[in-house]
Amino acid sequence: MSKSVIITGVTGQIGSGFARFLLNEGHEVHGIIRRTSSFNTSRIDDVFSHPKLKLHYGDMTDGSVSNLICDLKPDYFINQAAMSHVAVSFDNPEYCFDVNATGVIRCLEAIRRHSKHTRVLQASTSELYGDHVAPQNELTPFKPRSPYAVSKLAALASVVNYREAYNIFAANSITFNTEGPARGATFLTRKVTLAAARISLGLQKELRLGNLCSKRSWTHYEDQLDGQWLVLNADEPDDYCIGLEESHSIQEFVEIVFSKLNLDWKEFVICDPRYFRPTEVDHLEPDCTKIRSKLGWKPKHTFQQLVDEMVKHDLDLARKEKILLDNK
Ligand code: G4F
Repeated sequence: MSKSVIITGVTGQIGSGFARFLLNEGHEVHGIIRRTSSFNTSRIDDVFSHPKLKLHYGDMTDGSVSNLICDLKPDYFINQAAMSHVAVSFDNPEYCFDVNATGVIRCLEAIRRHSKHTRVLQASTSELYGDHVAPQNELTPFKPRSPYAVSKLAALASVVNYREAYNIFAANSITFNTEGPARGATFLTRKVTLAAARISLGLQKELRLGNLCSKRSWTHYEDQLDGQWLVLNADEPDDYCIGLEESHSIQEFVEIVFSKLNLDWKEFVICDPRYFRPTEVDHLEPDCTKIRSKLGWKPKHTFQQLVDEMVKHDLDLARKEKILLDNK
């Protein structure tokens, strides 16, 4: 049966993936986009004219999204909107909290008051674990180490509170790092694959990075999406860790990507203090026993396949850039 779904952050990596997936399944998708002076819809270009996709201007920092919830009373509310860059949150903590925490409470209030049947998925984050020893699961204590993580903890706790206090179907996906060819270029993986591809064709000379020692579990966005959809459709609302159960250091990632392009990373990577954070999260790696055993989640992509896909994508992009330059 066709459902109505509000997706915030529909122009982002997972939000756009969700829109595509839900439209394919025949659902009606209401995507929230922020007004900007430049185009920000490239990730949904392919479904832009789909008859079941409606785009609405809105922002988590005002009443626009809650008004839409009141008007539409959707079957599902998927919150992918966030000020999602950990390093930037140190520079702009107040805005970060407004979007990531207060913004979620605004939506939960609208659902409690006007649309109690709506199922809520909050995209939470492994950043909440801070420096707690890996592997982390749903029982691991949270130790947030950035304004971003603090704001996301407030949102997670609010979701749990609305679930318990008002009997709303509200669930958190505790999402480990989510990657793919559509990942934003200011995040580590994409910054590296884009730079390495451009360096291999002589389009760029160096890559400036911060801390190479931290470790992350990098998961393909399609596997994240599968997991989050299972969480949203479970019999009972609950919170689940989702991610590949392996981790690699930043240096390892850099080495792998550069060696795929026959480059020695040490010749090109420069350590730049600008990219270090006041407090770092050293090691994130999930134990996903709960979602595997309760909801049957199983990732379809290995880490190597993820890296291959990103490198191939960015090499194709760099080749196109080079052709344009050569023909100038
Ligand atoms: O790619 P990152 O910026 O991702 P980070 O901080 O782990 O956060 C991402 O994953 C979270 C889930 O765990 C999400 F909640 C969050 O929204 C975001 O998607 O950095 C990864 C690691 C960090 O340890 C960082 O210090 O890479 C290190 N790093 C080293 N040099 C760098 C750089 N990160 C970035 N972005 N840019 C650098 O130049």
